[in-house]
Amino acid sequence: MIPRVPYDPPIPQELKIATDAEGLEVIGIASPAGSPERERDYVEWILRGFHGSMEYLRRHASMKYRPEALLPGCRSVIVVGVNYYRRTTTEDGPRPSNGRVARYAWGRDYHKVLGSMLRRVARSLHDGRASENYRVFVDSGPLAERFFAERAGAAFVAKNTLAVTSRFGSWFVIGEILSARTFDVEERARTAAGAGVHGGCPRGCSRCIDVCPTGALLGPYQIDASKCISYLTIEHKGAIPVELRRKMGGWVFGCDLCQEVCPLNVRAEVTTIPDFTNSIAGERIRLDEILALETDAEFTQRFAGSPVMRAGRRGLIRNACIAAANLDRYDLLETLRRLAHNPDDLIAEHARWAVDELNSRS
Ligand code: B12
Ligand code: SF4
Repeated sequence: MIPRVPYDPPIPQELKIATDAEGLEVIGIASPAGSPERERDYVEWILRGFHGSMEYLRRHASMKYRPEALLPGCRSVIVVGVNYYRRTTTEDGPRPSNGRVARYAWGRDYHKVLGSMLRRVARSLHDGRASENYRVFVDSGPLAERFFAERAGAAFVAKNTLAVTSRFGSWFVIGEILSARTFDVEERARTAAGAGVHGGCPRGCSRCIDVCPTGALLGPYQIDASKCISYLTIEHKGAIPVELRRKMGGWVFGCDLCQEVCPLNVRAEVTTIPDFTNSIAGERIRLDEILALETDAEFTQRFAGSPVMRAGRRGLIRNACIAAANLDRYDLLETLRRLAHNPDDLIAEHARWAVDELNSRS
């Protein structure tokens, strides 16, 4: 369980000053040494097809656990995290009727928010040195971010596969600076014992595995990403497998179920970062609003700066068709019938499915 006293791994003063200036609270430094064992596990994971249609994960295999491949001469991996947790506020009645959005996507895109913070930190640490001495990544780079966060003593990896800290649970996103500099860090921050100070999953707990409606969590620390609602609603660009559609509930962008049930998240602190507290997509998006998006320009106008942009207009409409059926939105039947004749096959097929679902239940 989360210990009462939050754990902060030892870090050099100059890094503390630079990250404090940005309000960053999850920090650690890891050695850039590779991990042949994890790399083997990762290749096996790809070979089993658990990455679904995320082909970039296959391409990343040779760089995932090798910072050297991303920055020749890399000596330090500075891992940083930022808390995005907000409590649910706008419950729309006892039977929610609009599309749910994962918390990380309620406000501004964290790639932009954390990316800007990290670039400022990196500049201050490398002031006067050549820019090729460091590289900044937030999510989109190949590096196995949770693995290095754990090695840095900044978090531990929980059974739902997410990195957890004592202060923020798993409600934080990760970025890193690969640096050619060495920093004077006590060895204990780099050891498993140091990382373990954050705590661990309670023995016998399997709430995340049990709650996942699509069975994406195959067991502790093992995910079949191709079944995860987050993958289906965000990363996957084609048709959603019919057998999974009913299991997706009202999610239209991402999914937080395995985090919401987690006892490690119970006392997580709420974020104060304005980019996250000011909503763009918000907690729920009206399904009629999504289904009415006729052009990419309208979509961009509504979601500019939000992570929702990644799903694209077609993807979001596809997701909204499924959510409309799952949430018994009979009032949207007419709209869905119209969309069933949309020239875009992806939209038309999902709208037809939703119409059939609603009709078969009425
Ligand atoms: C691809 C991806 C996804 C995929 C796959 C998710 C996954 N768990 O891997 C999908 C689209 C499903 C996804 C979903 C989400 N994602 Co994502 N995702 C990534 C990305 C880009 C790569 C992750 C990856 O390589 N996965 C492949 C698998 C094989 O990697 P792995 O879990 O490390 O696998 C190892 C372990 O299983 C390990 N292992 C095996 N046995 C054991 C035993 C023990 C004890 C341990 C410790 C490990 C272990 O061996 C494997 C091989 O090395 C990272 C960013 C990055 N560059 O790292 C973000 C990242 C993991 N995602 C993130 C987030 C926020 C999410 C969501 C919460 C978003 C949402 N709300 O919808 C969900 C969470 C779903 C979940 N339970 O994972 C954050 C997580 C932050 C955190 N606190 O951990 C990251 C780090 C992005 C970021 N920069 O912040 N994501
Ligand atoms: S729900 Fe339980 S098993 Fe899953 S990550 Fe949280 S503490 Fe670990």
